[in-house]
Amino acid sequence: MELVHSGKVRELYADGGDLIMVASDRVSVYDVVLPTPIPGKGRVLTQLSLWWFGQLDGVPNHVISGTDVPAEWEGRAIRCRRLTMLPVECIARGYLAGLGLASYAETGTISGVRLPPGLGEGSRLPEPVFTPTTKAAAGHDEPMTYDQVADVVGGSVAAELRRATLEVYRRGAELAAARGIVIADTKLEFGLLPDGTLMLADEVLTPDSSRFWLAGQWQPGRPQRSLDKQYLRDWSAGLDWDRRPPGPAIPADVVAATQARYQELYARVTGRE
Ligand code: Q0Z
Repeated sequence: MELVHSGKVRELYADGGDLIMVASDRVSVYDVVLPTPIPGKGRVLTQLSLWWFGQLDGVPNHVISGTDVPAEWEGRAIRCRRLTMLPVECIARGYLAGLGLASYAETGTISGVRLPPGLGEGSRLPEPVFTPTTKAAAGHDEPMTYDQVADVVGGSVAAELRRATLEVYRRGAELAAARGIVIADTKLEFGLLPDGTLMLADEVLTPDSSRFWLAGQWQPGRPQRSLDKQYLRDWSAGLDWDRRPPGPAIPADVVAATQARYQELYARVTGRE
């Protein structure tokens, strides 16, 4: 199979006219891929993504099959329709963290949307906001205003993107909240079928594309504990590592604890083992 894209933690292959998206067990901390895999991570994230696609039935998606994939990737690959991808990272934020927090601190706005004063790290927003960014091939994604999105993809596709992004976020956050999990924000990718139908693509509502916090530990005004990677971050904070590549090897007990957290996240969200 032809390798089309290799990401930090995933690969994308072409199979005839379809694509096969393969999630690896690689993990990144502070944007650095560590040399030690987390066994089962690719499987958990793939199954979580497939579960979400099934829940989000109001938004058409690119999934063809979660099982019709080469045996060596079974469980951690998705066969999907090849789309014309839109050059926008579609982010919805319900809470303030990361680049959204940085933008708010500097300008009081995110992607051109003015927010009320007095918000801080981890604050809940009055309502979810669409905060798209560019998809930079290299370097950092830059915030885009809604009008810039409309200039790039056209007004009607821009309106569809904002509506679909906020719908996915609201539905996902609502389902997760019922299970004690806060989804602070999420990054979605969309593409078009040849007839112009908008489709949700890539992965959806996984901890690699979203911030997941335990509702019981949420406390605005300080950095929040991430459900999946906090253990790795806390462990790496105790090392003499400057957060630049190469990252440190992960000891077996830390691998096991991180593995358990991915599994717990999956079980909590989906109600499955
Ligand atoms: C997804 C990505 C990955 C590296 C392109 N259905 C689709 N049609 C066309 N293109 C894509 C998709 Cl999902 C597409 N990416 C992101 C995924 C590894 C990069 F698994 N790039």
